[in-house]
Amino acid sequence: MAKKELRIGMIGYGFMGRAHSNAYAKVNHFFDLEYRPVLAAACARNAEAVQAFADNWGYASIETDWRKLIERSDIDAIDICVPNNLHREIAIAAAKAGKAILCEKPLSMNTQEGEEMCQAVEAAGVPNMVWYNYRRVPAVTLAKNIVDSGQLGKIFHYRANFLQDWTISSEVPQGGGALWRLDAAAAGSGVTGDLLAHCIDTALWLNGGIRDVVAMTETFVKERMHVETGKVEPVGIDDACAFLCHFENGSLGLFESTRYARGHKALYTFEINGEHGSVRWDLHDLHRLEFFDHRDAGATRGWRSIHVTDHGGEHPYMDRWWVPGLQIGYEHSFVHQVADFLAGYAEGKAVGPTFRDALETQKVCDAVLASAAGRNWQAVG
Ligand code: NAI
Ligand code: SOE
Repeated sequence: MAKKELRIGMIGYGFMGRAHSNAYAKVNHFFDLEYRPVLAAACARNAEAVQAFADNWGYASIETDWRKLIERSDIDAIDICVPNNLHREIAIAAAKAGKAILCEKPLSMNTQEGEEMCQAVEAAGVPNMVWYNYRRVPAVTLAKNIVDSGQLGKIFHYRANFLQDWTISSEVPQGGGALWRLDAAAAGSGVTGDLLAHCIDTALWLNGGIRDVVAMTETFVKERMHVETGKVEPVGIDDACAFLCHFENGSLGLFESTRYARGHKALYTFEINGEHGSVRWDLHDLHRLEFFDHRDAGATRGWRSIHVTDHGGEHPYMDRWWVPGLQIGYEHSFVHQVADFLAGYAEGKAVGPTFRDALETQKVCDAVLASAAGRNWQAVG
């Protein structure tokens, strides 16, 4: 049977523009879905560059103004893959135009913006989702299944890190190109919104709500050349952030993120410790989930390293890929997210994380930044 079309208007052709385009291209080859994404148009300001992107990925047309893209009646869904300061305006305009919206993380620059975005999509009744893709790494989804089954028992601790090392040199400028992440006006915050937001999204999903936080941040390089102004300007983002928190379920959280951990490129790890067992995961070894069960027989009790590649429905998503034992990687998390979105779209069901779900992460980020600024505990929300 011919598939129904979901005509995608992609805004941005950088890292995420490529990751999502790859997911749209692959998803129907591996998942049985009623809908298929059609690469209808790609949009960015530079016509030559966006045309090259469109030619490479097979987009049928281009636009250089996102407003024109949103006005088009031959686009069903807008995919927002641009710096954080543009998410709000594009999402609200897309909602008013009745488009489905797939928005990159973090949802917004702050909670206020995020609330406006939630109100816009809810008033318009349009499907919406935020690309917190790590939820859909099979080993992370397996962790969710284990936690939800109650096998870990009462949870005591949740610990997460996201460590990188690419901004240590004071010669790295801020603003422009992919360096918008170092410019507070474009990014909103530093590692808190860029990296800890992922850790927080996963934590809220696996371990429930966060009640309050106490945080510290540091900006190690105080001034950097700004690519757009050509002047040395103060740096407004947090280079490193650590926070403690209480979860609603009574467990304690410990989170750390930095771009100054020499040797670490994208070391996202989390560990959950419960009464009966623990799980831990590491993005550098993303197809493995480590699991400890205290109820195992004493002689063989110990940490198991589960290679999450088996079929039969127990290892999430894996029956769609290769034979058991053969692993998949980072880009597949986006394929899984598109597959889930399309399945929900067909049934008219919301697929998490929705804008409203992602707003909870935004609230935690805001509380973390307020706590660091005020050197005190902050309630979330
Ligand atoms: P990037 O810098 O690689 O690409 C940004 C794109 O936005 C470029 O194509 C640029 O031309 C375009 N752009 C900027 N201003 C525009 C405008 N006014 N109109 C149209 N296009 C415009 O950035 P990247 O890494 O792709 O990040 C984009 C978003 O994705 C950010 O919100 C970021 O936080 C998020 N992200 C999420 C990741 C994940 O793991 N889910 C990974 C990397 C980024
Ligand atoms: C930053 O280097 C970055 O690309 C983030 O923007 C992403 O969200 C994260 O998944 C990987 O690191």
